[in-house]
Amino acid sequence: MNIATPPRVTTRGLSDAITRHLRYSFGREPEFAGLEDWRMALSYAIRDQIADSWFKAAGTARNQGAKRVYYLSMEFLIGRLLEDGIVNLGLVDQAREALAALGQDYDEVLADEPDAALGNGGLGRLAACFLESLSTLGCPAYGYGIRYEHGLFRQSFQGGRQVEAPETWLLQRHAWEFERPEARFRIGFGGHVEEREGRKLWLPGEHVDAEAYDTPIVGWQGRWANTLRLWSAKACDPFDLPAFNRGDFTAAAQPEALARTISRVLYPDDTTEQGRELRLKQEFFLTAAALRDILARFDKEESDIRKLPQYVAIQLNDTHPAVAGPELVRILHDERGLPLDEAMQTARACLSYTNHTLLPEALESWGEDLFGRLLPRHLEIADLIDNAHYEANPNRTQSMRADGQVKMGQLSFVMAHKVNGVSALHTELMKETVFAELHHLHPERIVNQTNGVTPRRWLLACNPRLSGLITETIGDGWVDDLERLRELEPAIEDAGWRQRFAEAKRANKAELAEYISQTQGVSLDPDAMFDVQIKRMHEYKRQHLNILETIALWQEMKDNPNADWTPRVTLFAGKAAPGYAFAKDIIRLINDAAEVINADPATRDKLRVLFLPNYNVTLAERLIPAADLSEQISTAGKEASGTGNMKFALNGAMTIGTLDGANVEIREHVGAENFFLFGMTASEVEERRAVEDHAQQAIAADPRLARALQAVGSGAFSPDEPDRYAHITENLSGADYFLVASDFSDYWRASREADAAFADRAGWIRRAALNTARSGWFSSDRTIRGYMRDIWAARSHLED
Ligand code: 26V
Repeated sequence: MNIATPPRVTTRGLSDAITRHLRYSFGREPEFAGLEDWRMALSYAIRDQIADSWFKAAGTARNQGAKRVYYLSMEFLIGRLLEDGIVNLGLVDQAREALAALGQDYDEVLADEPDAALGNGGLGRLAACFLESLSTLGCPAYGYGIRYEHGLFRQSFQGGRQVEAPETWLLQRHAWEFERPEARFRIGFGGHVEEREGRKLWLPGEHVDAEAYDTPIVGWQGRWANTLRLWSAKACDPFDLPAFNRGDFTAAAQPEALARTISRVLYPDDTTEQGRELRLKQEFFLTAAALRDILARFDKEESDIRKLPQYVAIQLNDTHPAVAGPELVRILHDERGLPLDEAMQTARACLSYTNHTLLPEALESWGEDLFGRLLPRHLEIADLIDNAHYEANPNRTQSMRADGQVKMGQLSFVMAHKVNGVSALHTELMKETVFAELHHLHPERIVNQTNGVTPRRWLLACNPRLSGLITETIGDGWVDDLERLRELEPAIEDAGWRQRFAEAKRANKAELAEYISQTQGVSLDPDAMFDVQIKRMHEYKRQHLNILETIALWQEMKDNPNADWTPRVTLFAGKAAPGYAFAKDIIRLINDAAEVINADPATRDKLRVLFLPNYNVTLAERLIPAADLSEQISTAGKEASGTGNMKFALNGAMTIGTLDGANVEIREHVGAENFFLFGMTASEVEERRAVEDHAQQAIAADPRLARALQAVGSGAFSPDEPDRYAHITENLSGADYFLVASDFSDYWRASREADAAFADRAGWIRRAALNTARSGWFSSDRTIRGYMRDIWAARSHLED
């Protein structure tokens, strides 16, 4: 059976389905329906269309006894799903017309959907792009995660300071999930280990149930749909009846409340020590539930547990689900009776691990006291794994079990048959630094899979003006074969075509300006250069380098008001971890500086600065199509890959960036002449850090930097509290670990180069368009093909 594109529903069919759902799923007559009712009815109508591909895909995988890919991730940053479904099913025109016929506005209805933010940043968004590509490629796969009641916090500003409020996506009606009460597993914690009939038996001291909620993820043209299965924690006995009967109603509700804390909230924070026990519980909860589910599916298809690796590929998205190693060995050995050696080998053949960061503070390790108290048998097994590894590699000097810790990166490496980095540079640095010894012992294990992004969401859907022009020029084959964007290159030589490309960008900018004017009350000139830095707030990402350069530019503009300045709008967005004080201070500094700069009559038509609150996937979808300049300015060696950088290039922005993460590969693809490179390389960074007074030297050599720092440090942007930012300037003129001062001069140079390039309109458009034409390699379809080939040994079932 060839799985062809399913027939498309007509406009009439869709409007009938919408009214039917309105009436019979939601009990509303159309004349009384509100926006949310329309959004839910449209979502159900679209969901019906997806469901058929979903059933068919699951059936094909079952009938074929297909190898399934299981992507275990603590985070899935999926954003809105309605437009994604409509676009992938090719129903944009039908949906727009059907709603219009019913008197509703398509864009308004779509905008009513909450943005599901079950993730922090890059790692979670990558997981979401991967699920979509897995479906587009027809690779049978499940994403496993946690159904957090509260996703990433909502960010607002008070007096320029970040204020966090809980996010409540589940309070609005959610159209996409199916509760699966039958898929429910009991997960244990604590307790002790006994030996019975020569076998170790873990007897947990407490339990909680994991209940599944499934969301279908449909691929391009609706040919295949996979499942995102999120686990929700429920009490095994939801209600303490004896307590209730005693009249103790609080105690009666206690079991449910306690159990639910496990899936209550997404960890926003990788910097505080609090709540580490709950975090470990969450990690085991996800992992244990996923493994039970995977084995239940396997048991239906095969009886010989040694064949598990033929049916199962488990990807660990960072070390967060690394306890999958010991848990799978425990199941195979303790429960299913495989000899220990064979249990370890079988587990390893199923497991692989992706590393997403080399920052020491983000490398997980657990104190053995906590780990052993929560997971006593897993601690024993971690030791067995470590000993077996040592016996096989007696020259080994480092252990995953040193200093009273369980080091999750090392454990993941040892328990995985493949370990991958997320860009070429990052993978090489993994080999040279954190995993140097393990790489030496297992040179075939580390492989690179440079990240990618799904072109359906990040070009076709979010940028209809540009994607329409592309399709008109080269047809729509690019949507699932993104390297075909190269076919645009001849058109780029045509001035008429370039004009249309420029008009699309101009219209996107005008639309963003209108949105910002409505939401922030700030008016922006769409003809200025839109210079955008959007990502989590972190010192290594160096938002403070950007604001310092912006301050220096403002100062210079005031010195030379009549010079030929390129008008610039510098936009920021991003959240800081609630416990990361320095990152929050950078937000406040940007907001304070913006207030002063934007109020300056001498520069207000040349320079505007704005920090947009509550960055999320939906805001990214607005900002990226409207960007001229993409800021990718991390300290070289620190950003594992970046994926925003790819989205900007694809949407025709030029990058100003360091040789870090995937920037290196982006520059290779788009051409060095179409990328504003600056700054030290990763190895120069290491050398520079060894220079005593590196920051002082850099400041002494660059009067612009000195003056900008002076203004910040003396309260030019915080007159009511002049020393508010003294600690920032002290940091930047002292230890300056992230080398802001040392890269400043070259960043200034590259920024002025960008200004000059922007002033040459024809030249800029050409270079921006070449960025689009040459970014096709950064499709997550290419990345997923790489994983399927090099890591999972999985195949597409689209043609079966
Ligand atoms: C660690 C922790 C520790 C416990 C609390 C919650 C939490 C959340 C996140 C993290 C580490 C996140 C690592 C991460 O997101 N890395 C990013 O991965 C992207 C996808 O590969 C990559 O593009 C970015 O460069 C990299 O920073």
